[in-house]
Amino acid sequence: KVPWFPRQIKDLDRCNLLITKFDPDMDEEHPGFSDPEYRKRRAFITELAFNYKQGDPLPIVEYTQSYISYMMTLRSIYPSLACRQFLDALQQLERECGYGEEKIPQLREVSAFLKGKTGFQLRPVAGLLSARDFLASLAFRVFQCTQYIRHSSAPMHSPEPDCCHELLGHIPMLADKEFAQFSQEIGLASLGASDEDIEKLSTLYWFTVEFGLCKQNGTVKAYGAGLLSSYGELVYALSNEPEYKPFNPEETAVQPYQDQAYQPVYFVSESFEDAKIKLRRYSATIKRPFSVRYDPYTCSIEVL
Ligand code: H2B
Ligand code: FE
Repeated sequence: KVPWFPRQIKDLDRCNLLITKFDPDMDEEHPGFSDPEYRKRRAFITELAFNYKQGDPLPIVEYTQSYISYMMTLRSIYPSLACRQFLDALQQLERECGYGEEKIPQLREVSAFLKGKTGFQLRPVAGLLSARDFLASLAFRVFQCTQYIRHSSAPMHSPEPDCCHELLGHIPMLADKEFAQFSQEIGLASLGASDEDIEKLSTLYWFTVEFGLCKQNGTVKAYGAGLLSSYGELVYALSNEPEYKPFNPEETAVQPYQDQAYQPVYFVSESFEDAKIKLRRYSATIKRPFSVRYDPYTCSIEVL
């Protein structure tokens, strides 16, 4: 039996299964666990995400913190460690969306920017989503984006995705055409896939979109959002200390990983173009009794 999957962009309203492992209300280790003010604000932003319906304007959130020192710290090492596509997009985001100013950019503005670049749009999400729901959204060029900010006691680290991770890690990369295509294709491959295949695609996502490295003019640069939003791991990942392996979907998809410490191994792509071709070849081996195509005119999935 084929698991349910969204056929129309509206169906993403049903892709909302949250994983609560890092939630500040449940996880005693969370830096905000014993801060009732923080938890109250979080609950408010959670409500906004729960009530969101596809097509609604993105909610505007007033932040009581700045992210500027976090942004500037990272920014100082980007020129030598981040890939070219990231640096280009960051520059544009600084010009057009107020990146690098005191105020945290609003998702509404950033989503409009992306839409013009690659057709990607954002949708607010209350926290960590199930892999199946998260990947399905990518098939529609929708990126499920958290809107709350990490606790101020740990400005350089967050156990869960937060708007700093999304804004600095994911958004600039989603403005690149090749990378956007790559992301959507992981999403398309996931629709109706078995739990085992979702697990593998999830691992692929982890070692590319979150922690990927790529070659550029003879050196290795970072393009993964988990790296580009973490000073410590970005430096570590390119320090020659960890192990490096060439990106190869069959092998990458079964590499064990953990989300509590730096990765022991990183996968290096030749280019996004090359990663996309390899991913396509891999996706074709996933057993499904049908194939899918995205129709951008109707924002729906054609099942063939
Ligand atoms: N949920 C959210 N909100 N952001 C993510 O980056 C994310 C997610 N990543 N759920 C997914 C899981 C990823 O780790 C893969 C697909 O499992
Ligand atoms: Fe992420």
